[in-house]
Amino acid sequence: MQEVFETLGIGDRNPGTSTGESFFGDPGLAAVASHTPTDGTRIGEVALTRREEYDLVMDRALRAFDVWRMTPAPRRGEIVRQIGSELREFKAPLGRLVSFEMGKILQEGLGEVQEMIDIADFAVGQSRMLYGKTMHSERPHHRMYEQWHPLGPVGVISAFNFPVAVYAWNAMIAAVCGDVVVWKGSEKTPLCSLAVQRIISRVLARHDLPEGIFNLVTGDRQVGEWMAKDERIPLISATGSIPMGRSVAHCVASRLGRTILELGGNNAMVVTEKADLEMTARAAVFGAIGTAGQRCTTIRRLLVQEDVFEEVRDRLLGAYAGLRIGDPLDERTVMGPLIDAEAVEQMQAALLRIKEEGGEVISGGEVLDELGGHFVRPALAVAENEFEIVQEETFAPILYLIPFRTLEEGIAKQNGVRQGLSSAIFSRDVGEIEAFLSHRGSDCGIANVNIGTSGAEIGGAFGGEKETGGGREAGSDAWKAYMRRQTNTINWGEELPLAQGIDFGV
Ligand code: UN1
Repeated sequence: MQEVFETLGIGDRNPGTSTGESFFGDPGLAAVASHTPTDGTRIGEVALTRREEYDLVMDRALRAFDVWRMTPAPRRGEIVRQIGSELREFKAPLGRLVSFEMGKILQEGLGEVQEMIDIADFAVGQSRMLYGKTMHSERPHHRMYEQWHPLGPVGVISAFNFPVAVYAWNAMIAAVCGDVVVWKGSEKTPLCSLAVQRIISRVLARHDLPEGIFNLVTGDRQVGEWMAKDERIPLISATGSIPMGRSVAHCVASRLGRTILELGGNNAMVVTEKADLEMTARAAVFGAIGTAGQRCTTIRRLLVQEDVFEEVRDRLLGAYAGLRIGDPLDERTVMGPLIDAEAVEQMQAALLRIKEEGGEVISGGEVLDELGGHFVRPALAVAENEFEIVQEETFAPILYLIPFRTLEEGIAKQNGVRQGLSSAIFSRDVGEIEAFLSHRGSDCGIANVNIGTSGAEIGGAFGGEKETGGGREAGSDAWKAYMRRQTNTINWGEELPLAQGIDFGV
């Protein structure tokens, strides 16, 4: 890994605050240490952002905003295009770092960097398509249209499980919209944040642009709170747990700021008796154990129609028996470790609760102490949708197998949780599929057919309903959340007619 660290500009003790080319912060004062979940060893430390540094970042961000918002959008897109090129060049080392620091397997680490590249490409195109509508006025010699203006500094709070991609969804779109970005990455993956910041700032340094367009701060809850309370930040986009989102939402709403929240999921796949069961099993395995069950989009509940329940269960038992768990950097591994000891404990506690509530763990769940680090065997459990533990999101590879009788009941169970991020149906029957996608079907932000709940492409709007938070990031028209809409009415005539036909008499 030494070579990767050198290529990405990461040392043992690192600065944690950046306004672009300037990196500052002294790890000697207070720092967050990063550990690889593979064997728990400390791999470096990053200085925490202190309040005065945070305020300096905000000053520079506001000054940069003044210049950046007046930079033509396609020109902003050109900078983002170059960031995409730079990411292509550093895809291999950055993907390795993601894998090493976060614990997801190398293929997924590389996939994450690819997701950054994809959203950069998308944003470049978007920079020429920040379209507003024109309307026909009800008054003669009047014209109406709407235009989209940049919003200001956008605060991005991202989570450990996607330490680089989710930042890029926000940052690349915000940047072409003319916003500047203040990023607080997860304190569990500070080296990934630093590496990305170095890549981006190298691109900016080639241009005559002010510092403060892309900014990095490092810290825990405290720094997140500064951001949430900061009236200089009109929009906070936060990814993480539901309690975290609730507190950010309260804080930002109390100052009437805006949020995009991408919080917990409790995603289900509905498998009917008309499904291709071979495909179902493959999709379920990737969806449940990908990123060791630590995606917001992970399949947590497999709702299976009674007649095929046993067959699906047996196929999964077979697939789970042969899974290769271990070093995420080893190309043969399909599942790496959980992020830390707490995650392992939470998984163990959840497995106990399944039993207490009357469910049965039919495969896996063991802690693999012999591997060192935070490795576990993924678990399969037969459960009921109504179990309290099933209603919660446990960020670990536990897949609940839950039977249902009719499709209507299957859909009701799919919707019968407080979260609403992603969902899927496996069926070859067009009627069943359309029912799942209808207004009475899935209540989630994402509803897939014959693919799992995870692995969304950046081209779609990403986000969910209910306690997932309701925000949308990435593709489609998610860019609109990063801008402010202005309606303009222009009178080019000689008279002053009033709307609604009002005769004011003066
Ligand atoms: C997340 O888990 O926060 O759809 C994001 C997926 C990935 C993104 C997940 N493209 O699984």
